[in-house]
Amino acid sequence: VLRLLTAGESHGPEIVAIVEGLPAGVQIEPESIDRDLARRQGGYGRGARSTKIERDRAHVVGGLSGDRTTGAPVALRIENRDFANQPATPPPLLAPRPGHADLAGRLKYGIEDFRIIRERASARETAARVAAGALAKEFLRPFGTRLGSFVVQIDGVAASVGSGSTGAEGVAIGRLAARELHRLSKAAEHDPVRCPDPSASARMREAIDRARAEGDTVGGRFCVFATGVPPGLGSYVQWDRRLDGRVAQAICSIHAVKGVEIGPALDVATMPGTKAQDPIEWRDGAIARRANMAGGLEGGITNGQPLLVRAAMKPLSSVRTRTPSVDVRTGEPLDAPYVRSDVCAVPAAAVVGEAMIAWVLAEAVLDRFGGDRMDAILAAFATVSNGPSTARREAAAGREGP
Ligand code: EPS
Repeated sequence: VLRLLTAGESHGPEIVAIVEGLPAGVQIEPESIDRDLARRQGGYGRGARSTKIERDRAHVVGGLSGDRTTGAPVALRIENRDFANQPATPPPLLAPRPGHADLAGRLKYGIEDFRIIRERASARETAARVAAGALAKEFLRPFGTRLGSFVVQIDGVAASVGSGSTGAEGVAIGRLAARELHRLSKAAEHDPVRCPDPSASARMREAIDRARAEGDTVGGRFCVFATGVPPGLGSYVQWDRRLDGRVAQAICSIHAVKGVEIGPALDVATMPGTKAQDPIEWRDGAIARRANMAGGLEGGITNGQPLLVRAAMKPLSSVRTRTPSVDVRTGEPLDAPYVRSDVCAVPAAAVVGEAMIAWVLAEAVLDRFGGDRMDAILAAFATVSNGPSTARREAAAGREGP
């Protein structure tokens, strides 16, 4: 069983991740963790904390011998440089901000000072998830699985994705081949808001500038995908083994994410069944699919097509305009304080989304081919797939059998 625990407060000394259940022998490229940490920190619309103060680096303090996992828990520490800037005794924050964990956290834990609540509820915690996700990506690499992401909308500005497509976004993405998905993700990598459509990107940045000037924030949507996913992950036999549900939980656990879609789910809900299928064909001596409306999952099981997930992130709740609230000790009216934050964190959330999908897939691969050591897991994988390249071929063909 693969487990991830994170600990640490946003302005405490460090954020910590413990990953247990990775088999021995996973090759970890040393730079891969820091590379993903840097990708998460970027993005137009981020505040001073992430652009000027923090320089996230993972210090691996257990579980690796050289560049290989040992089977022991992998422990990672990420320093919070902003810890050094904290006052010894910060004043308590007593008027909870709507949209944050402040009030709900008080109702649950009985803590009056919501500074304490926000310290752990903060999205700073996602640095630990991205570090753990980087390990999961390294674990998935020998299976041929690759992940990517791009932003499809910020505020009211939607990107045009899917070459020259005029149709619904989700359907257009569902028609993209794996290499086209990766082309979009690569283009996003060089864009300030991780958007592969340059004209939309410029308008997205304008929307962010406008929001910043008005003391407001903006949300948006992003797409995360995985290609080369081994078929047969997850199961229809029990509700909690359906991979759709595990994907949705993982994505919705990202701060400020309120919605998740697998494949073009919302588009498909408006289409007749005859148009919403992925016809099964015989092409070049193999079974092939004409589209990917299912988003890579049928019956809660990966079908070898790319896994396609899109998520909606609400505008961040830290707005600079006056926010009426109450003093939780007395019930008297008291404006909620503005606490420094980002104007937009959708590009960062896309990188966190990759980490979460990598995590869910790594869990599912271990469920299916599980073991204590990488060589045994790859041997088990080979018995059903004859190796990654054949697996990919069979995945595309949907031909893997018992
Ligand atoms: C966050 C508020 C901001 C963000 C932070 C998440 O932090 P601060 O209040 O210190 O300015 O910068 O995100 C990060 C620090 C990060 O690394 O992602 C929040 O309230 O969730």
